Amino acid sequence: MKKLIALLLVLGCLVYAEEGKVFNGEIDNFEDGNITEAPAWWTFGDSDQTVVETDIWAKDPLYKYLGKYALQVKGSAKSWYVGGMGTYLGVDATPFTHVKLHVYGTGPDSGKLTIQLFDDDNGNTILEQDVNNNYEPLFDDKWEYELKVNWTGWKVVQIPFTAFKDANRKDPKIKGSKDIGDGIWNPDHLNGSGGLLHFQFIFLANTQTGSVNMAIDNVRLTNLGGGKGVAK
Ligand SMILES: [Ca+2]
Ligand SMILES: [Ca+2]
Ligand SMILES: [Ca+2]
Ligand SMILES: [Ca+2]
Repeated sequence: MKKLIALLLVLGCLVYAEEGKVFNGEIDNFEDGNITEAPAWWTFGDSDQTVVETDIWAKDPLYKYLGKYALQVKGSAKSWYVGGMGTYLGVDATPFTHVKLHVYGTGPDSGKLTIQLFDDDNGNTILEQDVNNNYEPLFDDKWEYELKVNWTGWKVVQIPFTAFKDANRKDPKIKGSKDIGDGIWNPDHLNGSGGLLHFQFIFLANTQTGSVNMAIDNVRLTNLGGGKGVAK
């Protein structure tokens, strides 16, 4: 009996350890040299995402923060849109206040980087998407921030969650438009919620037939103080 209790205690601790695995905010630094695992990114559209060795930027003041690899993104637009990439997180993001990343720009026509965050609002850890409507969420919030990349060289970008806009809220000007999700930034694990489900980048050109030419590294969530970020 004692052995059984001991075994159950050990198993209980193992389960607890797995469930209690704390998300430290890191999403990807590309140091494994790929975008297909840890985390696995899906890609869409015509953008070309390539993990490259960072020594091509050896003269950049921020080179020392890049590690061995970063992600280069290039492509030509069809009606502004070039492509994108996303990954599943399913993490409790409440301890964090900002999205932080390094972004390399190639001048005024580097393109635009839209960051999308999706939080689970129907408590089932998955993002149900409408396959007949551009994979838009059916029940969960979509938060969006558009970054215009118009500089040359590497730069640290920190975007507060408060700067993200609810991208699937009812727009009275659009017929049939309705609120999707609860309109609250609540990326926690309460009531069966998967928290922050998807993290996604969309790459856009500055002009209708322009192009995107940038690079990304050290993508993470961070806490820069000032309380927990609450987007509106
Ligand atoms: Ca790196
Ligand atoms: Ca859901
Ligand atoms: Ca919404
Ligand atoms: Ca929500």
